[in-house]
Amino acid sequence: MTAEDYVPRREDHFSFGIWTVGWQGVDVFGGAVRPPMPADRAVRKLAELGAYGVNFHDNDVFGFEASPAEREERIAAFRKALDDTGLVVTTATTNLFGHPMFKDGAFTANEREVRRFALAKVMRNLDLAAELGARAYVFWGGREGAESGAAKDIRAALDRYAEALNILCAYATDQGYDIRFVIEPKPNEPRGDILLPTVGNALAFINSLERPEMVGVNPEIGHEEMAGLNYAHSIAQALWHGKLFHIDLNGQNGPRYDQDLRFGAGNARGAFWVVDTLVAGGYDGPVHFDYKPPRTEDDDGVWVSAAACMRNYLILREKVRAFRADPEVRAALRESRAGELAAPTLEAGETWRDVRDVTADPDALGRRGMGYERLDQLALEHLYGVR
Ligand SMILES: [Mn+2]
Repeated sequence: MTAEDYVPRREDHFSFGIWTVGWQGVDVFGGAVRPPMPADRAVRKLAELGAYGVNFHDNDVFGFEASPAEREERIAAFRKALDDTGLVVTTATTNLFGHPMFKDGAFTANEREVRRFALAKVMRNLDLAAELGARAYVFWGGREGAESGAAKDIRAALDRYAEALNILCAYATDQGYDIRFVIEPKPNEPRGDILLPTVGNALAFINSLERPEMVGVNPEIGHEEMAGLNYAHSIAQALWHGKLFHIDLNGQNGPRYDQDLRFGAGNARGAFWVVDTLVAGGYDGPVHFDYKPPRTEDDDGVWVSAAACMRNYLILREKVRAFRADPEVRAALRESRAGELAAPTLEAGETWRDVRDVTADPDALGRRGMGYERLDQLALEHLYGVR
C-alpha cells in the first residue's frame, strides 16, 4: 500500500453530519471561531473530499425561526448541491436540543406543550428526510435527562419516551416511508444524566416499543467511551441483536467531556478493533462520522480533519485486513483456541443431562495459558506499522 491508496471511494459509504464540518466552535467557555457554513457548501466540499453521503438536522439546513419562504430557499440550495454532486442523504435527525424551549427535554419534558411541539417538529422533518431519500432517522435525546433527583420521574419519562417513538413509528408507517429509527445513547452532556445512557440501555428499551423491528441503535464511539465502555463490544452486541442500523465514528480519550475528535485520533487502539468488528460483522450501513473540528482550526483545518476521518478509516481497514491475513496471527488464534468459542457447548441432541456429571482436570486446565499476549502484541505491531 502507498499513501495514494487511502483514497475514499463511493463504495466506502463515508458520510458526515452537516453539523460536523459546520461546527462554529461555540463551547461552554467561548464563542464562535468560524463563520456559519451553509449546508450546501458543506455538501460541495465533502463531495470534493470523496464522501458518499450526508446526515442533517432540520436546523442545519434552515434556522429554527426561518419563515416558510426562507425554509424553502435553504432546502432548495441544499437539494441543488446534492443533485450537482451526487451525494446522497443517508440519514436525518431533529434538533430537539438547541432552542431554550427544550431545556428540560423534548419527548420527556415535564411540560406537555413542549412534548406535543417536539412531535410536530420531528414529523415535519421526517417528511423532508423521506423526500430526500434518508433511510435512517436518528434520535439523540441530549436534553432528555435531569440534573437533580425529584425533578424527573424517570419511569414516567420512559413512558413518554416510548410513547413518542410509538407515535412516530406509526406516523412513518402510515406515510409509507422506507425509513428506520435509530436511538443514539449518551451518558451525560448536556444534561447531568441522560436517559438511555448506553447501547445496552437503548437495546432493552427498544424491546418495549410497539414496533421494535423498526428501531435500532446508532452508537457513537465518544459516547460509549465517556461511560468507560468498550465501543467495539457495544457494536458487536448491537450486531448480535440485528440492531446496528447506523454508527457515529469519532475519537475520544477516556471518560471526560465529549471530545468529538476526528476518527482515529483519541483511542487509536480502540479504533483498530472498531474497524475489525465492523468488517467482521458485515456492517453495511453508512460509515458515518460525527466529530467536531477543534476550535483551533480555520476553514482549511476543517477540511483537513474531515479528510483525515476517512483516511484513518481506510488505513485501519488495511491494517485490520493485514492482521487477519497474517499467518502468524492465524497460528496465534489457533493457539488461543479462539475458534473453539464458535462451537456450542453441548453436542447436537445433548441436554443438561449430558453435562450434569461431566468431570475435568481442573489443575491441567488452570495451568494452561491462553497465549493472548502473543496475539495482542501481533495486533499492536500491525497497528504500530512494524509488520
Ligand atoms: Mn459526541
